[in-house]
Amino acid sequence: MSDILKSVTVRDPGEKEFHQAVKEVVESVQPVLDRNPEYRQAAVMERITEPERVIMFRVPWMDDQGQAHVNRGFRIEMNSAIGPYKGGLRFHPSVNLSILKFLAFEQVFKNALTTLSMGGGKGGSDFDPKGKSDNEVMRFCQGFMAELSRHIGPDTDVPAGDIGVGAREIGYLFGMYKKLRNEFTGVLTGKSLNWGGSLIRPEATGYGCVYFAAEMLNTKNDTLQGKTCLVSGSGNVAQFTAEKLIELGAKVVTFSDSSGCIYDDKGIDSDKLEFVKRLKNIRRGRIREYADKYSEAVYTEADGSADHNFLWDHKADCAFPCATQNEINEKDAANLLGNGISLVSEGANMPCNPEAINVFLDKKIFYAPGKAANAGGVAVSGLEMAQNSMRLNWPREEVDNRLKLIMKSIHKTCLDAAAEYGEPGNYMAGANIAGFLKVVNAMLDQGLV
Ligand code: NDP
Ligand code: 2IT
Repeated sequence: MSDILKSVTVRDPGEKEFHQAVKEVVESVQPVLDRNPEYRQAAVMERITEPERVIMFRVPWMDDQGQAHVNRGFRIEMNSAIGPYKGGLRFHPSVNLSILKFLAFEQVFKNALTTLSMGGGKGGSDFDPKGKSDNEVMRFCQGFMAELSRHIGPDTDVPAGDIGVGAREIGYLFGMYKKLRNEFTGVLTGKSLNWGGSLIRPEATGYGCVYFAAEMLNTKNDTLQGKTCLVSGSGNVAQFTAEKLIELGAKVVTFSDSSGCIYDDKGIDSDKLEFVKRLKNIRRGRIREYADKYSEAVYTEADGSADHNFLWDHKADCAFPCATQNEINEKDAANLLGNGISLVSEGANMPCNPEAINVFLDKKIFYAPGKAANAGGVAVSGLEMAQNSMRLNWPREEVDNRLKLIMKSIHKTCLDAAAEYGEPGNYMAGANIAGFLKVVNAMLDQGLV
């Protein structure tokens, strides 16, 4: 084990997701450290793996019955070398320091790849929005922002959505920030369109993930037309990944949520996708109901004790994991290859575990890591910040074209960095190296701070 990994593990024992994310980057950037001894002298690895600031706070809130509850709130301000901290908020019962530190760490490199000026951060709470009324969610968001508002600002730290935080939560959070600070600024992204949001922000992560996949296929003069695709999750990223795939002539056959997955071998068309959007975004129901509505679909209940995830059992050409971290293990990866998969583009953050990634890299299939493939979301957040600063709104085509150009540029940056450091075609190495170089060089320019 490298010295830096050892010291991170000893310093923060038990933060297994954070260690996983750090290990991948440390291994990828080894050739960069070998070539640049001044980085060791400046302790860049020690600095980049230590958050600039970690904020943890109590969030008391009251349910509809008058019962008081307490959740824990967090914001990890990881790195501000190239811009204000930027990254989403996750509300999910599994949220803890390890998960948010892994997400914040990944965000630093991802944001660097976007070409925009954004540092990295992440935050959230172990609050579970599932089964809560709108009023309960509003009171929780207000309690959360009562503390968070002291630490963020349009030039300091700009949060957005992630799992469990969508347009509804961003609205309540923004309303409370505005009331407390008496200012209407671009302090959050993912806002609704008529009060400062950007067109294409809801679509951006999913669309970007598909644009990245199309770029990879294009290197072999291939396209997504006619490809059968597995998509996991059924939230924001999964929905717009599926939407773009359908538009480009691919056939999407799966969706999932934490309770189980559906397989529709006739393909999920635009009408069926509309049903999923209404089910998930308005009725907040379960994906099982898809199979109740469409008899051609089969629903399989998730089984936490199984050695693999049933969603990856199906024959297909491409896989788009868009739910959560570590949803593809080594066995899933082997199943995917056995079933004909030749491309994996990560909509989620760290959905493939390290053993699964090795399976893909060994077989040299197209594998796009989340920090490259899902960077479209934060990229359009950056465009939302730019529009807010100008007090202007760009039309849909303009934002979408900029998103396409950014994804194209990330793709090229990854390939170029991978080739330069002796790993041609390895998008994971390329993403880690290119993101690392940009951030570390900015840190060195700014001195030991
Ligand atoms: P949503 O909350 O909209 O959707 C999350 C989806 O994943 C739901 O279908 C949810 O099922 C499922 N899911 C969540 N946790 C688990 C779990 N532990 N096991 C199985 N399924 C689970 O979130 P997003 O679509 O925004 O986020 C999905 C992924 O994409 C995350 O990894 C996020 O970090 C990443 N991402 C998001 C971006 C964005 O702009 N929103 C940008 C870049 C990456 P259920 O409804 O049952 O909870
Ligand atoms: O993981 C991510 O990139 C996000 N959740 C989006 C972050 C953002 O600031 O738009």
